[in-house]
Amino acid sequence: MAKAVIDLRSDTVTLPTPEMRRAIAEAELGDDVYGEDPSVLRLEAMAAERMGKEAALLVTSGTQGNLVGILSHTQRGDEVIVGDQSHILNYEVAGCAMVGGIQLRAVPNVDGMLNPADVQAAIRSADVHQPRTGAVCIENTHNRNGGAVLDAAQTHAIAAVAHAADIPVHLDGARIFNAAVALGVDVRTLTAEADSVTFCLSKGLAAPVGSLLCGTKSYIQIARKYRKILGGGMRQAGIIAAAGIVALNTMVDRLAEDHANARFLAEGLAELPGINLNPEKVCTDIVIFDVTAPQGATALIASFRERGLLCGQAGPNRIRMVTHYGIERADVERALQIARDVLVGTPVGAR
Ligand code: TLP
Repeated sequence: MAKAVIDLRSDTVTLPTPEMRRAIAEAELGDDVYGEDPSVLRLEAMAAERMGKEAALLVTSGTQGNLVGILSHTQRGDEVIVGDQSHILNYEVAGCAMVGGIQLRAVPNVDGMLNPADVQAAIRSADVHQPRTGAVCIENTHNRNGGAVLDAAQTHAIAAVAHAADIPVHLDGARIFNAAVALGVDVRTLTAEADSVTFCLSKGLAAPVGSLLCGTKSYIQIARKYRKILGGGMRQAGIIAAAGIVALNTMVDRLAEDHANARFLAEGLAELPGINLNPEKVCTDIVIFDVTAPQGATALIASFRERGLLCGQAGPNRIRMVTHYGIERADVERALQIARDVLVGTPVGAR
């Protein structure tokens, strides 16, 4: 049965599974700042193994993971190359500038991808006037580009340019498992060329809190200090890690269901007047579309909300809907019915 309120604002709204709640209740705990929380140590080992890296660090959020990740590659006054649609540039509150004294340099994102020639051109020289280029950041899947996926070859193309100039690559892999599931590949093929990767437990994987930053042992040692500076040393964090372990063990393969639901949603939405959307481009859990209806995105979102459908605004005339654990096909059908009611009108007697 469809729910009273269908919340498609984000996959961050997911609630923990019953198995996660049990694992939280029974978690073995210790003081993680002393490196003694067995559940955290287990999760970090699992994360490193899954990402094909030497070590991992549990952080509070994707935002903290990206900030700690970048700080650990750079020094104050560095410039970091990012996509102009990247989460780091658009949604992380200028943390790099504020905390790290780092300047972000944006190059265009097209379908989530950076053009290697643009990255090459943005790398600074040794000229005395120029900042040092401290890192290049990529994002997979790409949030503002409708959950677009970068494959291994695309990742390789960017990494090759960065590494040729001795510059590390940080991968914002908040939804890297969505990318791996969409492509049908081992996640390691997408992380192999990144020097560091952040991924999130609390989005489609449905754990309540936490992300992991992964990289070499020496890099993670540096990151541990930055995490402490940012207040991310969390003591009995096994409470969080226990749910994360369940997330990694049980929630990755089911992302395919979210992707199928997102595609179904996109196909239905694309048929409606006032929506400009190419469903073929929807390959993970994020659906973003332009609104051409005269009422505009803000009013449309309000009308959806009145009828029990929550979604997010992704730009002046753009709307984002995200499928996730807890959203079934029946909920998507109901969401489409609501969108139809608002955009086409409800036939008399149909309510
Ligand atoms: N994204 C959130 C919002 O911040 C927009 C969402 O609802 O999608 N990288 C990427 C690619 C992300 O999409 C997000 C979260 C993060 C990093 C930050 O993760 P958190 O929310 O854990 O700090």
